Amino acid sequence: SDFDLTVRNARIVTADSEVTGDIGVRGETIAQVGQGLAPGRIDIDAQGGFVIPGGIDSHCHIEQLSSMGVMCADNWLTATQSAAFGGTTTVMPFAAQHRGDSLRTVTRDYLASAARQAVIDYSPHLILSETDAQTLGEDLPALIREGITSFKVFMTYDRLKLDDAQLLDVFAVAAREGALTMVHAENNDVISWIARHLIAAGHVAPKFHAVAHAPAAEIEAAHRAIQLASVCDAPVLIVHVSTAGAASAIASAQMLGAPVLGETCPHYLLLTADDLDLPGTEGAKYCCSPPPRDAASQEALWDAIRRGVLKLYSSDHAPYRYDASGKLPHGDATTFKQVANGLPGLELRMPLLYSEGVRKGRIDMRQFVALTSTNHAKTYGMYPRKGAIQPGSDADLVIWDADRTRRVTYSMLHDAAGYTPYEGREVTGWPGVVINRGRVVVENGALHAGSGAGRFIPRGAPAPVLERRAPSERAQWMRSIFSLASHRKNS
Ligand code: DUC
Ligand code: ZN
Ligand code: ZN
Ligand code: ZN
Repeated sequence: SDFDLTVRNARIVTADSEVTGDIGVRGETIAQVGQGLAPGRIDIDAQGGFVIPGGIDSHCHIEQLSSMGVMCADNWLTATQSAAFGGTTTVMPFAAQHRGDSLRTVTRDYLASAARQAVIDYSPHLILSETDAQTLGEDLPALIREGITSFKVFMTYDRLKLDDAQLLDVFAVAAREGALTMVHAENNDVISWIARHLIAAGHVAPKFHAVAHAPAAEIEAAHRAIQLASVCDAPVLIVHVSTAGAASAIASAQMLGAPVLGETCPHYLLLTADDLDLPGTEGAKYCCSPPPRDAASQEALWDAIRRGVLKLYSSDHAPYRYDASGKLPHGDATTFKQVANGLPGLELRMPLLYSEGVRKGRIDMRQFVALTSTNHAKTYGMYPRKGAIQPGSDADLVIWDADRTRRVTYSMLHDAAGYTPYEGREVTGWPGVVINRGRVVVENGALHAGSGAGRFIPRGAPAPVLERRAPSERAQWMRSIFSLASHRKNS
């Protein structure tokens, strides 16, 4: 046969179609989708089961320091192994610039580490914490041209946050260079003001993290980020949306035709602030920012997903070990302010959405594919290389075992966090066979890919850049005056 690999007898589901047939792969790409294809050298019988595009997790943290300088638990090897076991074939973590770092150097080192270790494909974003001339005038435009067309900025965390003028600087560059800005939208002053008063009153337990991170802090910052981006006509993505208020800020901007996107994560759909209220410091296992909210917020987010307001569903995998120095660097003396923020979730992202979304009738199978793969590829400029099952696309495929039920326990997972926030949950729907660029990476619960097998995927223009209207006269003025302005160093 002239196929290197075939997946036959498949119920092929993409974001916009469902057909029964076979997929023929030559080398790293899909050569043909049709009926009755000749078996390839490797021939996989899907037995009538779902075959979907490999998952893309467009927001996860790998080999990254927290804002307080704590290294997360997963390196490129453990993170990508864990992702592969969960049905994900492309990860999009962050090359993070901390204050004083060269963006160029940080990115070069990060990609080198990925090249040595990753078992699946990767296409990192950047994190910017400086807005000096080197970063915004030289390094960022060059990296965008090299295929890193998205980056994240923070409105909170003392060591990362940008002020409003710096956000405008960044949006102006993004608009000019055709990149997408991802914003961590929380009002820093609101959070520190509440936290200071809580701690002064002796309320230091992990559950007070969720009190300090008031919904209003997220909602105000989401509105502000959207308005600041609009000054420059820059597209903006509000990441990890946890509140109905932020989702509705995004929805109203979208109704007015603004290039505003939203993302949510498993923990906002499945956990609540009550999960932080465990004996002792156990609740630290659930501390992330923004924090999980309440049942009404979960319902609002499911609704925003169904309406297409939130098109991205990412893990925000940010694993810190609970036992060793990680989540609780200072042991018993810790207040919620010292707890490293973030939850593991790379491996369970797709099974949790299938189980809670598709199985429970909240979304259908095509929406599942859009939310776990296709929308990420489109949004970030790598469609149809990724996120599609059609001739010419990378052969990233998952045979989905829709009826398999397993009770989650940390020992079945492959990340290095040491715990899972979903311990004990029954989850139905798991990846069976996982294929990345024509290589079978997971089969029968075993990993077949070695360190360094993953590739860097350079990206083109993000969807909101491709779809944008001509810039307004005001936006053109903003761009022209900005390119004359001097960039400022962080104070
Ligand atoms: N923001 C993230 O995106 N991830 C983990 C912690 C945070 O604040
Ligand atoms: Zn650094
Ligand atoms: Zn964030
Ligand atoms: Zn994150």
